[in-house]
Amino acid sequence: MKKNISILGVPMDLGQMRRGVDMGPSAIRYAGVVERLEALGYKINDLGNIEIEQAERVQNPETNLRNLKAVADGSEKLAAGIHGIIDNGEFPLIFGGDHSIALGTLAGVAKHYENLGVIWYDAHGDLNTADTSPSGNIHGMPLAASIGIGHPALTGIGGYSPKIKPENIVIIGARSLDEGERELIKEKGIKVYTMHEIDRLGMTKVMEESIAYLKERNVDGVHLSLDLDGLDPNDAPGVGTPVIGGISYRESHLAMEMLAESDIITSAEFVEVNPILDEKNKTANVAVALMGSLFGEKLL
Ligand code: HAR
Ligand code: MN
Ligand code: MN
Ligand code: MN
Repeated sequence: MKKNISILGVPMDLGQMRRGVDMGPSAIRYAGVVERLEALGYKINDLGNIEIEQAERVQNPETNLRNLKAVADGSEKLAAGIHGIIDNGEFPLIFGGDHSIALGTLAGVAKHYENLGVIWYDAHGDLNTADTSPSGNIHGMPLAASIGIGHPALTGIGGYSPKIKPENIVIIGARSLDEGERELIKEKGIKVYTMHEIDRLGMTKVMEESIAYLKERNVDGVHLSLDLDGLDPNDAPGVGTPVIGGISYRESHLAMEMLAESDIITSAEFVEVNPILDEKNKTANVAVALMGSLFGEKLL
């Protein structure tokens, strides 16, 4: 892992309808992320937050995609910010904000790799389009857009498409998939470890297989997109779309530790922390503890 980390916050709450997730970056900083990573020997460069517009007063009648322009503009700014971080030779560590920000993260990161891999740690697939979405919420769409499927304003962030190949994606923790998402997973052959496989194989095997799978694909970088709702709501209650029966706190630590050992992660984002829905900043504290493990913290 690179020894210099640049942090960028994205106070984005326009990809869904529950206010408060724009305070995620503050909650994560308050939970002590800088101190935690400095204690591991990293040099931290906190670049502050991207500026995000307010919600659109009038919904564009030509689309059911809520706040399309504001979400797309925020993603362009984020992509530009990430270019600067990677050009400086630093590790991009991004704090959301809702998961729509992954449009910008992937647009920025993927440009710097020939064959980027992605680990999508989430209760959801985020593989919807305007046609398949039950909600019109863009935070349910970034993974589809990143493989080039969806509205051009989303697929075209950063001026190119697609960002990643479907066969370079591993989804971990899925337990709430819409019909269109299931079809896309089958059609594109996307690798998914649902909660069923996690129960059945155990997290050790799931992570061993996931890491081996990405290595077999000869990826030259791996982005970790960690949606806190991938965890069980008992462990991470401060999220806008909780789904019971999720990955535990311990299993998540194990997953992060195995990623640290494998040394394949080259960028990461932690999203959907909503302090208004949280219990005494528990979810932000969990996020920071997981970052500790991802960056090599050990118990002994
Ligand atoms: N699949 C549903 C939709 O598209 C719910 C998506 C919820 N998404 C997130 N990101 N929290 O994973 O609206
Ligand atoms: Mn707001
Ligand atoms: Mn998500
Ligand atoms: Mn989710």
